[in-house]
Amino acid sequence: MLPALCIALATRLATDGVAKVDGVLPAALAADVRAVALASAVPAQRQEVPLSLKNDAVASAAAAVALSPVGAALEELCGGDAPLFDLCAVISAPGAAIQPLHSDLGFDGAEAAPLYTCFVALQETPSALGPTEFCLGSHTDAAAHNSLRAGALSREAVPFPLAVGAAVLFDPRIAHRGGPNSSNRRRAYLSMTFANPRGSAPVIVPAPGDVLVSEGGISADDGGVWTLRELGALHP
Ligand SMILES: O=C(O)CCC(=O)C(=O)O
Repeated sequence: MLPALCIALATRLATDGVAKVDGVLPAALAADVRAVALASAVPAQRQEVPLSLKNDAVASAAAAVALSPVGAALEELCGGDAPLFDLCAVISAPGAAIQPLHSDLGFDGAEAAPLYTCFVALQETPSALGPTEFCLGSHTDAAAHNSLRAGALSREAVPFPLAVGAAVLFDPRIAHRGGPNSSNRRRAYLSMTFANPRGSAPVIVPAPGDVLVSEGGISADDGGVWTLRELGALHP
């Protein structure tokens, strides 16, 4: 990736708290990971299914993300030693209601995000499947965070429809919500969260309507720690 494009992506992320990246996963690999995720899903409106790097499709997808512009932007922001913090699929079922607006982390005044999350669409995700909606710029806005905690944030939440294999990379301090799934298809995202060694400790806040937080790749893979750089080398 050209350094200028990588810097543009990192800059967008710093300003808006979210950036869309096309073409992160090939469609066939996205379909394979979707099948793995759906095989472990339970009947629920919205859920997180832990994924393991021991699965070949999941490992290939993790490598592809690490080698994509998402990985390049993460390397710019966090360095190649950024460890994988959570690895799961986020699934919404047909008829899933809109999620309450929430942020996954609080804002303690620090500029650098403690974590970064990437959602990769495992099928085409137009409006009907309820793509995630984001309140741009709310990640480092203390007033927005106060309103959010009081359940009174009145900001436009912008949906990010995604082509299959496209991704949103976001700062988990941003106010966001899963959109309503009015289709007859399950919507599955590959979710990868990285810790930022250059950021402060994450401020975990209980989120109204939050889905079950998965144990993620770390416990699913016997306590192994994988860095961004190591993931990129998983599958040449
Ligand atoms: O389902 C989505 O699009 C978002 C899920 C989410 O934000 C969460 O579970 O914290």
